[in-house]
Amino acid sequence: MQIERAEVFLVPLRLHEPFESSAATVQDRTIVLVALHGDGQTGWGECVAGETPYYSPETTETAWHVLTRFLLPAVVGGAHVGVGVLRNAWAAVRGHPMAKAAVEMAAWDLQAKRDNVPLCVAIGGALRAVPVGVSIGLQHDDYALLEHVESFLEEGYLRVKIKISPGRDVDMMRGVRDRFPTASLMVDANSAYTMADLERLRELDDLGLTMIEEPLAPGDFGGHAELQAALRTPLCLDESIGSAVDAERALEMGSCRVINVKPGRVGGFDEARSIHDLCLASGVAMWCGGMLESGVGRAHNVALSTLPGFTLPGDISPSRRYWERDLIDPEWEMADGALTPLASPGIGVEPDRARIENLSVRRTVIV
Ligand code: OSB
Ligand code: MG
Repeated sequence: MQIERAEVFLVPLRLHEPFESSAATVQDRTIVLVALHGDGQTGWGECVAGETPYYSPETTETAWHVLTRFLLPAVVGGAHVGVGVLRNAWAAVRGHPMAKAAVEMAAWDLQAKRDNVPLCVAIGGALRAVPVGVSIGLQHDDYALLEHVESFLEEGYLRVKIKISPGRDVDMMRGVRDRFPTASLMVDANSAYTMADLERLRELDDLGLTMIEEPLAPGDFGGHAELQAALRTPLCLDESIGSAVDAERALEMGSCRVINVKPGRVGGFDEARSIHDLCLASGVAMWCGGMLESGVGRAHNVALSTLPGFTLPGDISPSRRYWERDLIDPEWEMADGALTPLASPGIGVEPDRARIENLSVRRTVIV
């Protein structure tokens, strides 16, 4: 099957409220969508790059540039679509895993539609319900945070992740723990700490957190290993894991006990599955993270989360946690703290093409 034509859309979409982490604050997302056309079918992908280079080096604009100038021209009109083919076509393109992932995952959707199977099945998972956690940004004050945690727990989320940064960590989290003694709680530092903060991080150890995500600099495997040895709470790596090679390194060095796998961060499903297999073989727990995706990117994350190693709740909240109205039909809805992929071929949800075209501030076609 050939990719006959590709489209890229830039779609502004406003979150209900600003999402603040130690690394960045965002309310107005710019969603980059890729559509691959072939054999009368359309495969969809979403690029998870942010508006700013504060989480990782890529941004929506670098992704647009690399997608439209290099990645898509190298694969449109080629022999056939397939992960190996994409990898060969892009052998000369260094980096830009988020831009690559958008095309790779769209290609998987296209193939799954051609083969008439749900995407989750095509990538080795199953049509099963996956447990859902929520990620809460830094709030104005502790009262607002407690209100958020309470309402999300009432909605049925199975785990609550809270962003922390130096000075908004130990006391704040002690307050949350006191109020919700049995809730599954974790924190995400987005690399805001150094080993000089060891004593402060040690104080988090008494709060019964399920894990501490990415406390130190991205790629600091030695530092994370040292910190993990000093703490009882499992460390979880996010930004540090850009590939299966990174995951191997982290597991070898004891840098973490959990990995947050984001297919969009590691270049797509192929790499995400290698990380999954590595973790499964070494008994390391994993879950699927989120990047404030629209319902299109969420569909890929839900599909990946159905692989057997994904046992912990993922950051795959339903559409209404993020948007007034999503870009897909039907929207993602949570039942009993879980999302379940739809049984129809490919991603299962249908991108609302008319709405996407209407909202787009930029659109290009590659033939
Ligand atoms: O660090 O996991 C992160 C959002 C954007 C960039 C990085 C992160 C996040 C989140 C939100 O935590 C997860 C979600 O999509 O709900
Ligand atoms: Mg994170």
